[in-house]
Amino acid sequence: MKCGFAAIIGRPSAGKSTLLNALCGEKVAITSMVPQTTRNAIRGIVNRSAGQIIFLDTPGYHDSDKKLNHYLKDVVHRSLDDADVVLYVVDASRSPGKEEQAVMDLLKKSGKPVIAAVNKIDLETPLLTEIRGLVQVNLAPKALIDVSAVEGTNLESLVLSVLEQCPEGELHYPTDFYTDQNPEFRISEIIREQAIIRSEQEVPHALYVEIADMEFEGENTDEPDTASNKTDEESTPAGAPAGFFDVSPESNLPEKDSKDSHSPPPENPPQRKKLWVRAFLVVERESQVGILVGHKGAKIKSIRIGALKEMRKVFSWKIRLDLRVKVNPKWRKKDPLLKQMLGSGK
Ligand SMILES: Nc1nc2c(ncn2[C@@H]2O[C@H](COP(=O)(O)OP(=O)(O)OP(=O)(O)O)[C@@H](O)[C@H]2O)c(=O)[nH]1
Ligand SMILES: [Mg+2]
Repeated sequence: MKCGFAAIIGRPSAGKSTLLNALCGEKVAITSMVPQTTRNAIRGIVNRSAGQIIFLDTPGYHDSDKKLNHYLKDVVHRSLDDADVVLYVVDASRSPGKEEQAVMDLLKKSGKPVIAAVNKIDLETPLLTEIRGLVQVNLAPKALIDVSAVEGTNLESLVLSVLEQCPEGELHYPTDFYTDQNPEFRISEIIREQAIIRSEQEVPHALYVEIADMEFEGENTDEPDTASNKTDEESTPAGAPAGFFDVSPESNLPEKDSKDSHSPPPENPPQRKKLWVRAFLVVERESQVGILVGHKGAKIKSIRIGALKEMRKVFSWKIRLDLRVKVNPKWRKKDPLLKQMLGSGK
């Protein structure tokens, strides 16, 4: 069997995360029109009869002296080091310029085999021929494929081309897994996405999500019923205080049929568990708090409802969410926090 790691690399907003989701057939990574939406290396797993690809979505690669970007670039470098093959995503609707050249230089230097996906061809861009030529000349990719992540065009030939470059080996994950993210991280990302798509200017960049507590009602030891292969410690932090802030009934959504998006449901599903989550949208300045709270709390309420809707698509639990906004001044300049969030930042 073939099994390998494929790092998805490209400029901010090239469509890397949208493509990852389309390849996995599930929403694994959050996406938005705002550049630098992805901050961590997100794993998405694709299985075919010939083998398994573990895709590593990465933050958009670009030059900036800001400390946060330094850490984001390091996430890209580490994913590239871990990769057997690179899935290079180029936005066919944007002029390439220096930023695209910097990505191609990085990939060339890595010496890894490259599969290039020229994305957004549904936009019928006049730049397509120029971009294809540029990628061919700079990287001589193993395959150069025009794709549309939103319309699902040419994705199977992309998967097969990537798989061809993977080494022979044992599968890393069971074949019904499509991601390895723990529930806490996924919930925080879902909340961040809902906040990003409802805010503008500097706010999406100035925000992160802190999960203060997560606890199953009436119990705190059972294995969460996703097959994400994570322990309780990772999903329900040890020592989480019993009881969560009250959430008004109308802010939580009615139950729906049990669904587990990671693995098939058990034959006799137990009564659905209730998961209580207390989370903060953390911003840099007091003025940004008001923006996220909105008039009479309308904005935060809509973020919370949006997040609950998205969570229902992923988890089988009945989820209660208490969401608040707080300030962590200049967090993007704080090494310990960035290190905890994004890794070493070398
Ligand atoms: N028309 C069109 N839009 C696309 C396509 N793929 C992605 N997009 C849009 O491009 C924008 C950015 O998509 P993302 O998937 O978040 O891009 P990304 O490369 O992961 O961005 P960062 O994580 O910020 O680096 C979103 O508005 C997507 O809907 C595509 O094939 N066609
Ligand atoms: Mg992304």
